[in-house]
Amino acid sequence: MLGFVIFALVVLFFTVLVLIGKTNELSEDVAGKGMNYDAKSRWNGYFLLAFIILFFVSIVYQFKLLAPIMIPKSASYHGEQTDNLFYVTLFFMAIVFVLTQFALFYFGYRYNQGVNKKALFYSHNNKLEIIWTVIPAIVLAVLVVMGMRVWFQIFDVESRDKNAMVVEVTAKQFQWMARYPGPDGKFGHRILDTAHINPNNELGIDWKDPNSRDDFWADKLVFIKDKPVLVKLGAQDVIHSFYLPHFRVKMDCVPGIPTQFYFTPKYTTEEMRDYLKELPWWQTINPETGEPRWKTFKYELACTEICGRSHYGMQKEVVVVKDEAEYNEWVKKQTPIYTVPAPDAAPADSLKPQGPATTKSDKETKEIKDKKEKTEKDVVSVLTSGSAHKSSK
Ligand SMILES: [Cu+2]
Repeated sequence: MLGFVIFALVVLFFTVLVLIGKTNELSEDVAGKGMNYDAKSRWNGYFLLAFIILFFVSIVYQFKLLAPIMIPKSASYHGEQTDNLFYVTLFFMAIVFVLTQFALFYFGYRYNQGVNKKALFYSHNNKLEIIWTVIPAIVLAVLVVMGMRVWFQIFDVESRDKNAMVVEVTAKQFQWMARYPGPDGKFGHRILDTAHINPNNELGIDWKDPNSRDDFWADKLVFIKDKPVLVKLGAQDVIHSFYLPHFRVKMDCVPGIPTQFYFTPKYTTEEMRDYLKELPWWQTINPETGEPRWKTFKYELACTEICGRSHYGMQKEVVVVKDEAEYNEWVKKQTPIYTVPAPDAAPADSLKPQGPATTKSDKETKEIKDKKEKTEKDVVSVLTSGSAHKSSK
C-alpha cells in the first residue's frame, strides 16, 4: 500500500511540474514575450548533463549496495574460468558503456541550440572510422577466442576422468529424481518402453539387472571435493534446467534428449561456510533462522526453466563432502530403490520387488495395467449409458 502511495505521489509531482511548465509557456505567449528557445535548450543541456552524472553515481551506489549479497565465489574449478571470462567481458563493456553514454549526453549539453552557434557539416573521416571499426573488432575477437577456449575445456570429452562419479538426475513437474549407482558404482539398466515405465517405476529400471538392486534415490545431491562428477540429465514432461549456481553449472533437461555436465567441486560445504564467515553481509542475522547467514548456507540445485505452476519449488540441497570416506558413510545410510517405491509413488505396498531375479515387478505391472484398463472400461460404460439414457428421452 505504501509503495502505491509513493508511486502515486511521484506521478502527481511530475504532472504538476509539467502543468506549471505549460502554464508558464502560455503566460509568456499571452504577454507577447514569445518563446526563448535558446534559454530552454540551455536548460535542457544542463539537465542532460545532470542526468548522466546522477546515472553513473547511482550505478556505483547500487554496485556498492548489492555486490556483497550477490552469489559468492565459484565452488567448482571450471566456474573460476567462466567467472574470469565474465569479469574480463564486463571490464571492456563497462569502458565502452561509460564512454558512449557519457558522449551521448555530453554532446546534448555541449551542442545545444544557440543564436550564435552554427552547425558544422562533417561528412566523414576515414581515420576515425578505421579506429572505431578495428579496435572493437580486435577486442571482440579476443573475447570470442577466450570464450571458445573455456568452452572447449569444459566440454572436452577426451580429457575427462574415466573414474568420475556419475549421478543421474531426471526432472519432472515438479521434482528432481536423483539416482545414485549405490556401492557397486554401476547403474541398473533402464528399459524405456511402456511395459516397464509405470507410476511405480518411472524411470523404467530393469529389476532383473543385478546392478539395479543397490541404486538409490537421494533426497539431496552429494558430491566429493576434488572428485569429478558427471551428471546425466533427463526430463519426463517439459523442458527443465539443471542449475547449480554456486558451481556455475547449468544444463537443460530435455524430454527425449539426454544431456550431461561434467565438473569438479572445489570447496566442501563447510569450507564455503568458513569463507563466507569472513564476509560482512554473511555475518548479518537471517530473520528467518535467527542465525548468521553463513551458518545456514547451503549449496542449491534449482530449476531455471519456467516449467509450470510450481516451478519455484524444484529445489534440492547439494552437499560437498571432504572425501570418499565421508561419502561412503552417507551411501551406507541410503535405502535402495529396489525395496522402496519411487518418490511420490502413491500406494507404498503396490510394488516391492523382493528376492533375486524375480519377475514380480512385471507381474505387478500387469496387475496395475489390468486395473487401469478396467477403470477405463467402467468410465466408458458409465459415459455411454449416460448418453444412451439422454438420447432415449
Ligand atoms: Cu522445472
